[in-house]
Amino acid sequence: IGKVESYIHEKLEKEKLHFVLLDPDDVSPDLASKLAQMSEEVGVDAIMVGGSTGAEGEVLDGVVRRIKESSNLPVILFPGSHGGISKYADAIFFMSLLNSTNPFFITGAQALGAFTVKRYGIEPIPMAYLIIEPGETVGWVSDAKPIPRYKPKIAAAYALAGQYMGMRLVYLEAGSGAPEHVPSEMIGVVKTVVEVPLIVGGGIRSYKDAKEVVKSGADIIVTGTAIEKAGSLEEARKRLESIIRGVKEIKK
Ligand code: 1GP
Repeated sequence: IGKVESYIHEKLEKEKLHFVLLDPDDVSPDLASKLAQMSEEVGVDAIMVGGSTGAEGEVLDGVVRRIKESSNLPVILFPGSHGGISKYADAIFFMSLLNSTNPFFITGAQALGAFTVKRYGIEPIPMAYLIIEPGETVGWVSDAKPIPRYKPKIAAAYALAGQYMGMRLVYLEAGSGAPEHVPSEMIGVVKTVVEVPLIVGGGIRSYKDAKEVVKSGADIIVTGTAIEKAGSLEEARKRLESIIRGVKEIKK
């Protein structure tokens, strides 16, 4: 287990966590730097960087570098494919989209990116990634067969399969900008089945959402849109502060 994964486990001993996702296609390096600095000030636990479209090459490198300069938070890549790798990041969610219908997103992109991750010495953290309805952009782009919102057992079966295949995190994804987050019942059922930490993202925008998702069983929540679309830095800070309050109120 590498440094970032140990950091996550140590923190999880004490509290639930909140990661902020910044998509280099939506956020300039300047804004990313300000948002990362502010995130650290208000108590975010890590920054994830990635996206389904355009989060590659110089655009990606520029954003990761500026975040590293302006905060001490770990930067974890959240790649849409092997294009989403930057040597400036600390770690990468080495994820397999288990409910994709296209082998490229299950093992293909991973094979194409593996040597790059090794060459740059980025810490890989194996993760089972599951798309839940509606799935939004990532669901469409990655040929997922989104898990129906009213079928928690299907999500639990995939999550447990991921754990049995050696993945050390499970991520339930409703899709960035989803009108509603992953249903509480589904989060609860998955949580009772898997032992690895459970990450939930997509459509979490408020104190109430965050609290509900964590209470249902999420160990880590991810928010992107809530601060990316905040309009101003002050508004973004306010939103983050209330989301974090919702996360940290639920004790282990
Ligand atoms: C998307 O789960 C993340 O990959 C975050 O979603 O942008 O809706 O917060 P939001």
